[in-house]
Amino acid sequence: MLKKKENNRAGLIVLIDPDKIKLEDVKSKVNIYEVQGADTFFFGSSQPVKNNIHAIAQEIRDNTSLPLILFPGSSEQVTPNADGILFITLISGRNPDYLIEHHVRAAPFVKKMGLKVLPTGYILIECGYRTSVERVSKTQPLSSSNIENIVAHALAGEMIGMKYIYLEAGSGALNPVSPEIISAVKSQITVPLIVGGGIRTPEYANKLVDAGADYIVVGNVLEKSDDKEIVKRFADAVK
Ligand code: 1GP
Repeated sequence: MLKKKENNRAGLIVLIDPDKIKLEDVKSKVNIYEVQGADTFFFGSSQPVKNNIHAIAQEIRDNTSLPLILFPGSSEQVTPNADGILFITLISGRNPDYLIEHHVRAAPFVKKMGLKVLPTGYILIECGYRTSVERVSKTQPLSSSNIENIVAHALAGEMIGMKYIYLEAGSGALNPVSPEIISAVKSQITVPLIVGGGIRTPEYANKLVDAGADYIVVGNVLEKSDDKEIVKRFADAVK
């Protein structure tokens, strides 16, 4: 489900936060992202969403041929207007709501909607401040200095049956996940590795791909950058 251009080392995933985009801007933004080399769109927020997620998701789908994958902060963010859904289990935490409760609530709807399901082990890693994922999920991130423990979590996720492992520093993280963590995890797992949170420069993305990331997720930086070709630079970095 997650696209990656043939012969590229990694795929570039653009995260669209439904509360940080206006419906009337969706078409032009999505066009720019696609033309400049994005491979896949993620859609969701770690916060409760105020905008109409159904309308925005539909508008994205109407204007791109790239896959639109829901990356929901909760079961309220599930819409049929997408191709698939990251069925996320927050395996770095110990809050049963994010280990099974939300899944039970969402599963019948996901089935009915016919969304493709991407079972994903989601590992939150400390980034220098308390992220919104921590606040909302009421869980602690894993220490970035205990790499052995991070690897053990990723391995456990794969052994449980998760098809993707997502190393997350949190949206807008001060310190993104390090290349050392990525190479340690990548050397032990066989499923694709997604990395996101606070990735601000194509140079850093390139280092993460060198270390073994299969998919790079960028969100915040695209809103904040003045560079009109920022997505192209990230797309070049993952080649
Ligand atoms: C957050 O991994 C994503 O869940 C992307 O983070 O918005 O910091 O790029 P940024």
